[in-house]
Amino acid sequence: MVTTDASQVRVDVHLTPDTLAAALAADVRAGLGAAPKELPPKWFYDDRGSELFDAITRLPEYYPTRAERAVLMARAGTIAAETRADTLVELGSGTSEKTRLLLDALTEAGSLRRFSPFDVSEATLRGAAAAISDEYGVTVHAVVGDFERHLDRLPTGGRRLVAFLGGTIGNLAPPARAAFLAELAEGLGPDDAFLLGTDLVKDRDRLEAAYDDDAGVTAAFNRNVLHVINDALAADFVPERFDHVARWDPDAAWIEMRLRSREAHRVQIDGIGMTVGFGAGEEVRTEISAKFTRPRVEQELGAVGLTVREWWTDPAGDFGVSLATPS
Ligand code: AVJ
Repeated sequence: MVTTDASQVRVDVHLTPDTLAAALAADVRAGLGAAPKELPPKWFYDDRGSELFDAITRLPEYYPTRAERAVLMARAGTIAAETRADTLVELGSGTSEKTRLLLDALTEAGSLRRFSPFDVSEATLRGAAAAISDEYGVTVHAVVGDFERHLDRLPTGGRRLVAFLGGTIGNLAPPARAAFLAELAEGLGPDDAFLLGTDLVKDRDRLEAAYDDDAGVTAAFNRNVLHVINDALAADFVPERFDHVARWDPDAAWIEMRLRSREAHRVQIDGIGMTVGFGAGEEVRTEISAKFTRPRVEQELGAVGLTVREWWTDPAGDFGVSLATPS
């Protein structure tokens, strides 16, 4: 489906509220019917969840956003010079300050012609699309989609810089990550480049604090998925009956967030005609956030035919940004 707002802005919608609701229903039915129980992290982000994530990025404990911003502030000029991209494709979040660092650098380099934000939220994209089109005077081709399903809908042609920032790739389990990277690489031409942000392995205390802050914002973010299910599927979760848990798993090299039921109880999910029983202390896994090393990133990108041309970190070495091209 294509709608044109103005000559400069195009929004392709591959995810409607109906398809989203059906996908949530399927994920809830499968995830809460499984043992152990699981809910995919993509459902955190309704309006309230997006606000909570925004608040997380400003917490003293949550270093990834600041660390990645520091890298991009230092390196955006180099990224623009090396890629001379005419199109910036951004997977996930089209309004951030980080996007603007890249847009500014590509404008200064004189190569920018088109911005293509890709996100699940049509409202977010429409707002970002209009603002960026006005401010930068570039064509905006926005795509509303799920990056695990609609990567083949990205605009093609020209020299594209595809950015996947924030460490969001860490939310994919290894098989899904390999599939995502393979599909992404498959769609890249010889003149395209891939800019990837990855949070890095570090000591347990800092990692667990980043996902279990003193102010309780991450706990509220984690519980928000239950509010989302209540709203969308007429469920009667009482989110306060669940404790927030964040654990570093050094073997898997990921942080796991879970919701732990404080007591045995049942929840009714009328929208899908499901009753779910929780035991005392039973946990639902709500997110993995994988942490990387440079060799790991080089290996995973290499496995899909991408060569890492640049590897940068913030001065403390907390967060990695890599620039890769088809080999
Ligand atoms: C937005 C997926 C990068 O995994 O660090 C923040 C989400 N979860 N705190 C991350 C998140 C808990 C975040 N990403």
